[in-house]
Amino acid sequence: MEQQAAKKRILSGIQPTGTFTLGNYIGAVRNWSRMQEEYECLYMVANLHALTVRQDPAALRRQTRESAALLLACGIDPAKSILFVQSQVPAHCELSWVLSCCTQFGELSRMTQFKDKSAKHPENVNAGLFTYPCLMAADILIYNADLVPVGADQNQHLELARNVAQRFNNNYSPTFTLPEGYNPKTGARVRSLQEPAKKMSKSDTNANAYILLTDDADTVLRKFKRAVTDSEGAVRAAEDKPGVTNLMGIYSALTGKGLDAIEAEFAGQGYGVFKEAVAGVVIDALRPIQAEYARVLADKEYLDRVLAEGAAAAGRIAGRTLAKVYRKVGMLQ
Ligand code: ATP
Ligand code: LTN
Repeated sequence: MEQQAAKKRILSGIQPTGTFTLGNYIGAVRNWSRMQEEYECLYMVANLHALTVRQDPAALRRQTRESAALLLACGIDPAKSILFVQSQVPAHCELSWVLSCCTQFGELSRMTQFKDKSAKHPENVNAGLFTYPCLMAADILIYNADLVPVGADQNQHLELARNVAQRFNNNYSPTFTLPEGYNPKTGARVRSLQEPAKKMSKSDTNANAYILLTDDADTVLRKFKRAVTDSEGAVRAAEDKPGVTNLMGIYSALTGKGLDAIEAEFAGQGYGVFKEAVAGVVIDALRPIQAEYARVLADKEYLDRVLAEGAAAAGRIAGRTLAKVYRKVGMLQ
């Protein structure tokens, strides 16, 4: 019998900066659980990344556990995937330092997330915010991940990780796998319900801009009813109709219907009917997640055990890569 080819490896991460939004779910997390059958998956709560913006320590600790519980609720199965918290695998930081010495100031200066977040927090443009993509590259390269399922906003960071990996491989010898991005076909960039020019973000100061995975049915309906649209009144996707197009994208991602089919479905109907329909499919999608989330959060021992086992399993792989890298760059054994 022919030997089965080794499964490709996946790594992705999410910051515990708040409860996940519908954007996080459609753009990233939903795909994580779908990929578990076909790939060897590692999923991480990126709590070190969260420090680039000032956090309340107690809230960060709580949100880290809640994020892990939400990932379990969204279908990450610890029997199939390695689920862990970034800070519990210290090798990420060690590799990050080596990679930061292979990354140019100019490259980091071009990152749009750095520019956006510096503008948003002008009082705290810290070095971590600037070198953040080096830590993200370390997260990925330390596992030699083949694929990285993320929303479209992370593609630039991924491209940087590839460039850094390539440079390291050229300067020393082939070491790192060059990772590929993986964006979903619909919903790779879910937009703010209030300012559709921006992405939906869990750290938005306006709660009406996002749907949280924990929002109850009334809240979901109310937020969609308030969503910014336009004055045309036709359910039609177009560049000059970003609000309606965004709602159509959400509806499409959750029902599998194409934009043309959605346009036909709501032809001649106003935005009121359409918004209620979008809210309905979202509420249905969130119901099982919320039930499972409540169950997992109530079982502290289970969550702690999953995270401890995850950190140990991830640490074994990461440790091997780090030892190899240290040897190649000339650190004492
Ligand atoms: P923050 O507001 O703290 O920056 P965030 O909501 O942008 O957080 P991240 O933790 O940075 O979330 O991202 C987790 C994953 O979710 C990433 O893969 C990211 O690409 C994806 N993602 C985030 N926002 C969206 C969105 N609006 N649409 C699609 N995918 C998204
Ligand atoms: N930077 C990502 C979160 C993140 C990540 C990663 C994603 C940290 N490390 C490694 C994929 C792979 C974000 O802010 N969304």
